[in-house]
Amino acid sequence: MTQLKDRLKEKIEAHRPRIARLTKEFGSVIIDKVDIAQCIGGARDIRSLVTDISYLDPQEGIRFRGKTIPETFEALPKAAGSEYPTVESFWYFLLTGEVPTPEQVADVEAEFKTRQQVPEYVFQALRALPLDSHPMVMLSSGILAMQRDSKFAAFYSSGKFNKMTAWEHVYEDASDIVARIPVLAAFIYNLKYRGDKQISIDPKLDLGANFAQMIGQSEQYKDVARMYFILHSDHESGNVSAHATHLVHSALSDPYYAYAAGLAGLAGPLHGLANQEVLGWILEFQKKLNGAEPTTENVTAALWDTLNAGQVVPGYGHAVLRKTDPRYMAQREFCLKTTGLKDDKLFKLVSMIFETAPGVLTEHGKTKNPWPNVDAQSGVIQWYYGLKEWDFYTVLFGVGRALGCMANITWDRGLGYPIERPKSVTTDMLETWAAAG
Ligand code: FCX
Repeated sequence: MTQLKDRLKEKIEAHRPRIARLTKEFGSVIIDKVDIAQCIGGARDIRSLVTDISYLDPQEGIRFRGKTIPETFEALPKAAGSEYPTVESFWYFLLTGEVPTPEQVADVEAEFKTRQQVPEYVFQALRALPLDSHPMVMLSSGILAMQRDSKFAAFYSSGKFNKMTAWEHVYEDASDIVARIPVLAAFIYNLKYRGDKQISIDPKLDLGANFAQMIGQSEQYKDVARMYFILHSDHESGNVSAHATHLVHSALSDPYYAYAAGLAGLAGPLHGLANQEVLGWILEFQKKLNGAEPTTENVTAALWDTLNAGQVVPGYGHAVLRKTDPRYMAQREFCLKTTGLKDDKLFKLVSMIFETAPGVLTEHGKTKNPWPNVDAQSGVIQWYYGLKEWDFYTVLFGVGRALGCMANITWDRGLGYPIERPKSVTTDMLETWAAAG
């Protein structure tokens, strides 16, 4: 066993009695109620999931294992010569809740090296798809294709399945997926946009840095990749990608099936695809300007055009957050401290939208949260570094989101959570309850 898996075993075993006690002794304690609006309205805000990987406060934003984004970046060991932590150190932190020592990080890095090779048949399968397939189709297909390697599925069908040790096999698949997904994403990028000119893995580099070099990016982009993957990793359990992954795995479908489902959810325009939509919106707006400078007036008019056409302003609003997303702010701060980027035209336009859109959305009066979410800012950084193929942006989100989804289902199995099965009702029933008040 690796140091990480060893530590995780101790953590999971220490946690199990807490869940057993809560279920056995306090199982009937009421923690929420459900009204008709919530039943019809996407189960919004109903407390019915449990995770310790991250928690989303409507005002404060996300905390990973109890730490805000700045605290997380501050606490974790950094990549050599960088201000940003490695993805490997963050993975250790998400799984265990503990800040790893540099030695523990080195152990994870070594572990990932042994796992990161994507089988050749996956590449063949992706080459067989039409080249104009969306890169999210390619990513999800690539993950699903690797299902034949699932150690959890093999364990399940071995006849020796055991609930107490099942998580160890989920951990194996989860770690394989996290180590391989950037390599898979880089392959897709090179296949789709660089004429299938592939670049080999550099075994000396950490996960983020290796992804940067595999897509032919600059030295500086290594930090962009590390920051981006960490920021997009987890947003508690109720968002579509995390919930879909959890739901599918709750049927004991292995992590490959589960994350392929999560990625399919991430590809929705109200969720991860919004970052692609943001870039699309901005470029369309610039086209309409026809060379004129953006001003508060023409940005305001364009926002109203979108709203009056019955469309959503991509990158704004959130189901839980009620203030500017700290993931947006972390990326904005990266832009402000990066020479070149802070004076970039597109960044200035995104900043102008940031100053304008909340007022317009408030006046429009529908959205409960007029502030920007993570997706409003992420595309501009990619664009600046020359990654202009914006239909690829959700793939980057999917690489990061793998960290949270895989950490969550490893713990789901460790704690033996059951198959998820909420109850549905009929409209007749709702009307009967409505009449009874
Ligand atoms: N522009 C226009 N209208 C908006 C809006 C926006 N950005 N955000 C919400 N609204 C509208 C909703 O469409 C809804 O209208 P309706 O009553 O006619 O159906 C009303 O405001 C109330 O919605 P609200 O309760 O505030 O938000 P929801 O929880 O229903 O939806 C999302 C949350 C994120 C889906 C919504 O704000 C949205 O569509 N935003 C734009 C897409 C986006 O940026 N998604 C990414 C979110 C996230 F960060 C991620 O998952 O990546």
